[in-house]
Amino acid sequence: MNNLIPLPVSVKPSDGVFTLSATTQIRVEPGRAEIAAIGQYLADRLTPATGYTLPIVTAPGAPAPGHIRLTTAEGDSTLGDEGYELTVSPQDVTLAAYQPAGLCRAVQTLRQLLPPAIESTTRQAGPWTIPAGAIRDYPRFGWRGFMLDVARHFFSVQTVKRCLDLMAYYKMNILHLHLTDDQGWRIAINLWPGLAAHGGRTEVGGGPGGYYSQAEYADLVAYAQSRYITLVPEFDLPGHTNAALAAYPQLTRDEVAPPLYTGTEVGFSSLCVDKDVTLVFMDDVIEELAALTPGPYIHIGGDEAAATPKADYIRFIEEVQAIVEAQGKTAIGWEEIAQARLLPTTVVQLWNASQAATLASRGGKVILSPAGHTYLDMKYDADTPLGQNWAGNVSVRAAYDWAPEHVVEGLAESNILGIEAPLWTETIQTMADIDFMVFPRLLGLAEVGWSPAAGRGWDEYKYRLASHRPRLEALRVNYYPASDVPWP
Ligand code: NGO
Repeated sequence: MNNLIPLPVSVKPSDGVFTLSATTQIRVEPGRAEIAAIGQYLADRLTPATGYTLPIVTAPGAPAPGHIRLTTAEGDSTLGDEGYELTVSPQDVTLAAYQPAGLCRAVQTLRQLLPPAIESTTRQAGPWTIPAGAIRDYPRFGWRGFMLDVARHFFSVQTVKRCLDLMAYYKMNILHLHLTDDQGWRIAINLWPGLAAHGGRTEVGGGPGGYYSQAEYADLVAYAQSRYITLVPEFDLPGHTNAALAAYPQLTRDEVAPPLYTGTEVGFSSLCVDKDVTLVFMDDVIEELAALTPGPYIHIGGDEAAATPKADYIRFIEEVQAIVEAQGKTAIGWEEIAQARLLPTTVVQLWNASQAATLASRGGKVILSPAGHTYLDMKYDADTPLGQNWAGNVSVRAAYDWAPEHVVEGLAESNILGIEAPLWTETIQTMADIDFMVFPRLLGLAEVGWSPAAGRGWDEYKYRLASHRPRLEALRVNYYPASDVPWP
């Protein structure tokens, strides 16, 4: 019970073990299809390594001994939507949560209590023991995010689903997709088909690029939902828009289409924000994105708009947040948007702390992505073959050993929505590259977002992280074997 990541709020070990067997049943309350689906998700995770097909049993009546039970009827509401209690005795296992999301988090804890070989895709010997004890657990922050930049390099639906699976294992709950940038537009917009058809045709380095159809995107949303992860789409504007301008030159000032862009410099493109057509464009795109988004947020970018005059930039951000609001969604933008008059509900995502004083005094919600701790595109050290280093190196320790409450002086903890780790992909081309930069840093960031500040520390964490090595290997993750971790 000592090797869980993120560290739970409370763990009380007791004597004995529960042993999973071919006759173990997964019991769920009758008439709750959503809970049965979580039970099936658990069963599906356990089948490859054990060879057992554990039945989901919904019949009422006294459960047979040797069961795993999922219940919301007995959940403790004071633990919140993602909180849960997990009780393991030699006879049975109970996962209790107030909401289904909490059961999904409890399932991840249960997986981590089994031997690492449980994550293998091929049948292993077992025995499949779970140590007895009681865990009570809930997250510190409601936003524990990972961002994938699919604009600089494009990544398939399969790759994104794999990211979702691995995020879920560490209880992260937000996937922010950076869908548009100078180098590519990655989502089909029906009213402006050239955005994806032309603007999605390439990527950094001149590769083939690509984009998601709306059906593919909807499939990703549903897949994320089944793991209780919210997808947050980002449409970056008014800068970072070369791909859109190449497709629709009427959105530029001089109406001349720029060529598609495959470099990595930033800050040269801008929508022409004082044209009527630009607002029509914004309305159309945000309406289609909102229709694809059951979650409450639309990210409007707003970073590094060096080619937009400042007064235009401010007016434009104010107009766009109103468009998002009119679609019933909450706008999020990178920290530069704090220069505008924001709605109280608009969320600001810090990355470079350029607006720290405004964030502290404004009173609205903030997502913390300080580059020196959370940017997964930064090199681990000078020898890392991938990545950048404009924010310095981000070692495994640097990604773990920081305190969200100390990032912005004067920012109330109640205004910290949570933390997010972005993977920008200027230098990232394959799934193996993603793994290498994300793991093992994501585990530490997941813990920074979930676990209480008191009680966690690098000197203990580094051993717990090291114990996850066989899990990452069974999950076939191409993690970076950092030298600051005492690997077994
Ligand atoms: C910056 C920039 C991105 C880069 C990234 C690289 C933000 C918010 N804007 O972060 O365009 O890809 O750095 O680290």
